[in-house]
Amino acid sequence: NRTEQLPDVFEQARITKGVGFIEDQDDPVTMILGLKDVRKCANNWKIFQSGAVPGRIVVPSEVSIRETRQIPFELDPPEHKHFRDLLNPWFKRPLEQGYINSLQQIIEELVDDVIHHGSTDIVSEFSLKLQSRALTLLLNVPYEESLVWINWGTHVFRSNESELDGEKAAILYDYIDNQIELAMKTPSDSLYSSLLNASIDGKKLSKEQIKGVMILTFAGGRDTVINAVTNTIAYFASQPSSLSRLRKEPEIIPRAVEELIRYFSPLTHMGRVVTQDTDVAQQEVTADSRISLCWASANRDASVFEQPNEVILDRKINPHVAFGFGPHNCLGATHARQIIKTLITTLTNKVDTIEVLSQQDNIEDWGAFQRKVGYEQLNMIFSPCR
Ligand code: HEM
Ligand code: EMZ
Repeated sequence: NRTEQLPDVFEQARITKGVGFIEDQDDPVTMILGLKDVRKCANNWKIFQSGAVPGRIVVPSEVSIRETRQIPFELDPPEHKHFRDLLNPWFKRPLEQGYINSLQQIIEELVDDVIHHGSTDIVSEFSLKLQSRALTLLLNVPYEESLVWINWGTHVFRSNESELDGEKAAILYDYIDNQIELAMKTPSDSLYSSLLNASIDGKKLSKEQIKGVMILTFAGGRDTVINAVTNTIAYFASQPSSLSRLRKEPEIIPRAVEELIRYFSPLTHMGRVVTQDTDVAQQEVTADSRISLCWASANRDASVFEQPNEVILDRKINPHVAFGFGPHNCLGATHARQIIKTLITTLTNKVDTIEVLSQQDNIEDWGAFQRKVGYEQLNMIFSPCR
């Protein structure tokens, strides 16, 4: 099956047990695999908490490289809601026409570059640059800042040397400390300044809280966006008829965006810490152990999605959880959706065919499960529309 680019490696465990078990730095994880169970646990923040020791709900755990609490990600209601209410309007700015126009310019320029350059590594020369340049819009900072971020590579905490690279993390932390100081001296219309001006219940945010928001904004939307962009392009290379169909039927592009994000599920899973002994998916889990909500598995649940392993571009019923579910659903989803939508529109307008010259897959190793999430490298040629 040619559309099966990202196989569902959780199917058997989901059907037979509903859960999976993985080891992670002596802190094992029970993965919740079915869509209904994932939703139930995501809503049950009292028993499955996010506000544990900073870094512990991430898999692989970041406890060893991180002390700052990421906000609002590592808070639970009701505190979580105060920050969400504060941040929501800022993260809806990608719906503004000026933002869309700037994003379109960024993406058109990158597509033109690939067309003119010929053989190009899409990961390092397209997706990474696109993620970084687009983030200048979300933070509302000068375009030139993206030059710094591009040098950080695909993941801000992971490197070729190490799955959890403390030295690399320190570069991000120092950068953010410095940017907060600069914004205190010279206020602007950036997210930093907006956070410095904000208060919750009449109280200004601390520098540490602002840092927690900013770390999350850099970390949460990086490899996820890069993989979503690269996978979208790889999909059109393998399915040229899909690109032609979207060229003829642009009205289905919003549905195609949802379907591709469901199918790719760029964030495989996210953890929670169990606060009391309980049952989940007929499985006992004990207090202070970890579970994970496996969005990638839930999105292939055949009891919810017809033909779950097929990309159906105009899929009508699509209650996917690729952006999470419940109180912590993705704050960056508006930005991410706008990126994929604009990317598809630009490709349909400018690119006729896409040829793959070479590729190196990016496979996440979860022990029992080896999941392809994208590409380390993907050399391609874009042939222009005439
Ligand atoms: C939360 C996926 C892009 C910022 C989440 C969650 C998922 C997710 C599954 C839920 C985590 C949980 O429940 O523990 C994705 C995917 C993306 C993407 C698939 C790209 C296709 C972004 C971007 C940003 C971002 C671009 C911002 C720059 C956040 C934040 C949260 C979050 C701040 C935490 C929200 C909260 O705790 O209330 N994301 N994300 N994400 N994401 Fe994203
Ligand atoms: C954390 C996480 C956020 C974590 C919503 O997801 O993304 C991961 O890529 C980071 O490593 O620190 O920000």
